[in-house]
Amino acid sequence: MKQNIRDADPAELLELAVNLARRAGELARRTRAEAIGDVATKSTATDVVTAADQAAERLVVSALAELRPGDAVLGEETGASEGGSGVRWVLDPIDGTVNYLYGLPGYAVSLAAEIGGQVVAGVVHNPVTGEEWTAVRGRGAMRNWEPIRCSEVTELGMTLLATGFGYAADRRAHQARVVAEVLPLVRDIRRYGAAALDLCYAAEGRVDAYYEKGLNAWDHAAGGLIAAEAGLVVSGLRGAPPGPSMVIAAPAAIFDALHALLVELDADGGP
Ligand code: LIP
Repeated sequence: MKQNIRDADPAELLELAVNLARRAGELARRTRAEAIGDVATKSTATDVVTAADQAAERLVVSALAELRPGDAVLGEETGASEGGSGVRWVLDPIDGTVNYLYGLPGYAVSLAAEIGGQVVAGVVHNPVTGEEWTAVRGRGAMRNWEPIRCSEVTELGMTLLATGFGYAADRRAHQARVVAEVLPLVRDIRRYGAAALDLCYAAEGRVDAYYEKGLNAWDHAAGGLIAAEAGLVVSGLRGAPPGPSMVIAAPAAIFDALHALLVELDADGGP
């Protein structure tokens, strides 16, 4: 049966997303020893993709083709496929691939569902820790089905700030200059290596805020909804939506101060 937007219930889309993220995450976790022996590179020698990234994406994409054949999909490893239903799925099969490669627990499957171009449901699932963050637009954010809320920090100088860096050396040099200026002005910096997890940590106040330049839609689609539904302001710079030039997720009380600092430092500039 051909799906269309009328068939798209965000809560049902979330239920499917959770099921698929758990299956993909378990595949990645279970096959790691073999998968890290089959690694390719992408934009740079340090930007890796393992056999598990590809297998986890194949699992999700093939299941969606079977269960929701009219939907579009954007996956980190296989790119975009068209659909006619008005629903699009946005998938990072393993966000934090370098952590996965090194045996660090900070990686997750990130899967979001859009209706008419707006993210309405998202899940970030860490198969190592079992932590699973979810959100449906307008209905709040949860971790393992318990409601979560963001930090109530009111001063930039008391803000524990997560960020990340790209793979290309010239971009990293620019990002290093920015973070060197930010560091003395905040409580401290954390760099976990997975944007989806950074956004979920900010959603529940494990860090107060997060920013990063250079993310793809699959890195932040699910985590961005979870962060927003937990009370954070999620945006780009100068009124732009979150996107490749910048993603900021911050409590309203410090958003303007952090935004102004990042604009002053040209954080969305450079290569
Ligand atoms: C990662 C992002 C992270 C960023 C890393 C990398 P990947 O995505 O989640 O925030 O700092 O450089 O881009 O490559 O693990 O899917």
